[in-house]
Amino acid sequence: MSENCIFCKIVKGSLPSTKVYEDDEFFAFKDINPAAPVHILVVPKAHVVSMQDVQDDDAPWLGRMMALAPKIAAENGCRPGLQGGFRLVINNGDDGGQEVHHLHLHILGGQRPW
Ligand code: DGP
Repeated sequence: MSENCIFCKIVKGSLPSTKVYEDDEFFAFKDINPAAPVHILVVPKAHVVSMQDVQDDDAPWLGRMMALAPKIAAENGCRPGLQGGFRLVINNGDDGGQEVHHLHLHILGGQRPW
């Protein structure tokens, strides 16, 4: 946990969010400023700043986070099959457009146009 991190506060429950999923490792909630009809953020509960901090031994939990994404997408209204789908985005650092410095996976979906 990092004292001043808003996503750590959301994970802890000291800042409100619309939770859609939680397990021992991950917490997922609706983006406050949705860019698509479905816009969910998945965060590791551990405070990791960005993919810039990731090492080889982070591969297992990163893999689990990626494997979780299609389940969360389907449970939250992303349509199945080739005509459905979703976009996965991780912004990293200022040049990557990251505003909140706690690694998070955006799941964006829903019928277009957005
Ligand atoms: P990024 O630019 O990748 O760091 O995206 C940060 C996202 O986090 C952005 O889409 C808005 C969202 N966000 C920021 N603050 C809050 C908050 O307090 N609650 C929720 N639910 N989402 C937030």
